[in-house]
Amino acid sequence: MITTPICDLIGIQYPIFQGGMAWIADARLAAAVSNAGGLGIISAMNADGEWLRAEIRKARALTERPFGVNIMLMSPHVEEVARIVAEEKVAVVTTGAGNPSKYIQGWREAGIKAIPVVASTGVAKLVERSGAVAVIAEGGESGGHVGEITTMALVPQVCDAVSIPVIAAGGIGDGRGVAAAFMLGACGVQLGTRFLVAEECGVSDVYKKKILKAKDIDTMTTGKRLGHPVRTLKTPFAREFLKMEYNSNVSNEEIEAFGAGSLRAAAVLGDEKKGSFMAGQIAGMVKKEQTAQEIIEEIFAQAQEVLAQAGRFIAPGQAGGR
Ligand code: TUI
Repeated sequence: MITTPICDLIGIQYPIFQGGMAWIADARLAAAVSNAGGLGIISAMNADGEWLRAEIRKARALTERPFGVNIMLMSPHVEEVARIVAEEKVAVVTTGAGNPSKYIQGWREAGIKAIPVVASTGVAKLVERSGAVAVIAEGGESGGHVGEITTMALVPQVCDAVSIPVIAAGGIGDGRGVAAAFMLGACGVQLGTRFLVAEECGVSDVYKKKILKAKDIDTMTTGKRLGHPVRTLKTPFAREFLKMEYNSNVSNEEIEAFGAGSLRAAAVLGDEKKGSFMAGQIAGMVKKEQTAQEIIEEIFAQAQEVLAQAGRFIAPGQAGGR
């Protein structure tokens, strides 16, 4: 059995969070992950507060265990959803794509544990000072909106920069990744791409098939010119987006308009032409659809095996050696 301080902090069995994937992570997926012993997370994405309230209540009907809500800080409804999570007193709020410091005190007063996603030590220190109980250090291997630094370089630096628990995200797809994250100083992991193909994940079949078919080099980042790089599967749409970014005759507004609605088109409609199929670099490791419970149990059985072997290169007679 693997247990870490994050399990006690949140009241979960396995130290694993399901990423709050926009248009994908709904009450059904979140409840399945929480029922399997991890922390399921509902994405508030760009939706309004009343949609989120209904989704929180759906999840409550499906699980008695703790779950979280992810707030994307670029959402036009951010103020409203920040208030509604407090009214609904969800167990955990994770945030993405910005600095959530101004909301954290209010969440604390509602008994909510704020766990922001950070992509730098600077923001990690800021949110710790503002009252975050832990941080998710997300490397650029992950899907969706990404920072510059890789998980391998980011996680140990964030661990050195803060005294609160660190959860690693980005590039983790199996038990080896979990073990590696622990070696870097993290006490938990967050996975998105692997849960995209969970049986309880209602994303379009086209999306699932694309993930299952993907190879190691099948993701790319678009949106750098607009200031919000996004990792997505290489598709004709993504290549066209990148071409527009490199064309100085095309305005930022035209690029924004080209990309508008593209994640919904992929996740909900399975539209191959207009969809942005966001995915992390571990997509090439995802080979089968499984239940959330099978995913979590398989990952932690493997992590335990790998961690049990962690001392194998230490010379005999040394501390921890065999
Ligand atoms: O937020 C994510 N991943 C996302 S959000 C999203 S929706 C979207 N769609 C189109 C364009 C942009 C977003 C899809 N995927 N992950 C968490 C994350 N947060 N990654 C990186 C960051 C981050 C970046 C900068 C966190 C803090 C930060 O602080 C900078 C600041 O504002 O001070």
